[in-house]
Amino acid sequence: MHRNTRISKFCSVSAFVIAFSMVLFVPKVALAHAVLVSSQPSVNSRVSGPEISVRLKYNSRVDMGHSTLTLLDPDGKVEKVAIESEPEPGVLAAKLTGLVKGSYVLRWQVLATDGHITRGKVPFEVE
Ligand SMILES: [Cu+2]
Repeated sequence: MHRNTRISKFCSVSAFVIAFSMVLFVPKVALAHAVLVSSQPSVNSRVSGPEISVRLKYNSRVDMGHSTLTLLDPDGKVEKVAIESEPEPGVLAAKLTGLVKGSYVLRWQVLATDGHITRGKVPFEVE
């Protein structure tokens, strides 16, 4: 009984130390990754077609040559989207054409300068 109490006390202290060092460590790592800070179209927005401009802004510089954009259309078809050259280092720009009414998902994958890949999606609706 006495032994068990000491073990669990030790465990909760180690758990606290581990949790605390994770709190200290994680923000530094996360800062180096490319995180989406704003998007056009914005997440879950309604836009009118058939043509829209895409502009994804990240918190850090991204490698355009190793970043990809794909579009899932209302029929479930996935197409690669050409990334336009953009003078701003943390921005991915593209044009979507031939959009019809329905739900789309724009998927992005970017390579940040720290060598880490992040990905995410921007669902939107064409009306
Ligand atoms: Cu990173």
